[in-house]
Amino acid sequence: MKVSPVGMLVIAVCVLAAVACWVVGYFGLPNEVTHRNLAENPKLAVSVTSGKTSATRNTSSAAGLPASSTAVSKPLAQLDKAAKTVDLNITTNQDMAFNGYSKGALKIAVPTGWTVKVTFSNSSTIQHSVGFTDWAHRQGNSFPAAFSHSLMQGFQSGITSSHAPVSFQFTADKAGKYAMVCGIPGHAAMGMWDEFDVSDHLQAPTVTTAKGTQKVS
Ligand SMILES: [Cu+2]
Repeated sequence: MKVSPVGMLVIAVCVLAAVACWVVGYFGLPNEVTHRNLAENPKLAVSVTSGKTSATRNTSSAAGLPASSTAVSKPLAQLDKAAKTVDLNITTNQDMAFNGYSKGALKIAVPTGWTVKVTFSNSSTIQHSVGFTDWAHRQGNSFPAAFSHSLMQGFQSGITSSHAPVSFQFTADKAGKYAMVCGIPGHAAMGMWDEFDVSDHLQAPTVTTAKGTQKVS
């Protein structure tokens, strides 16, 4: 079959147009094969932003103190991501509880290797203390330190409101399930213990209560 020069030109133009359409469709527009620009999809960005906002709001309410507790301006937990350090502001009063939580109602979890800085204060005349021990010892009478220096100074004698807040720090260098307990005889057995977890799978510390789990920020 013989094709005239005009026919050849028409065929060539059609082929070029088809190739151009395919190139634009494949490389120029978002699709499942190339995944181009999908992450920059405006709708996606909006949903990420709104999620962040609500997470921040929830964190401040969950990381704060319950309304019934003594008013304290500092949040329960604060973060220094660069230094991999979390500040825990642990408070007690006349109740057998930390920050209003007892018997494991509060769970603090930190990534393995993070430094935990604890500031402990007591607003009552009843002696209390705080330390981090093995999970199995949470309701006992002897509390081995779970980490080096994880029991506050005066762990067995405690402090009252007449004593200045006590600060100490330790490195949560071994993953596992631990307990935050009061070292005054009988207090842990009466429920003055909460959960402290160290995890290889966490990116940031979390605080869990009945309200849910919140990342510390
Ligand atoms: Cu106590």
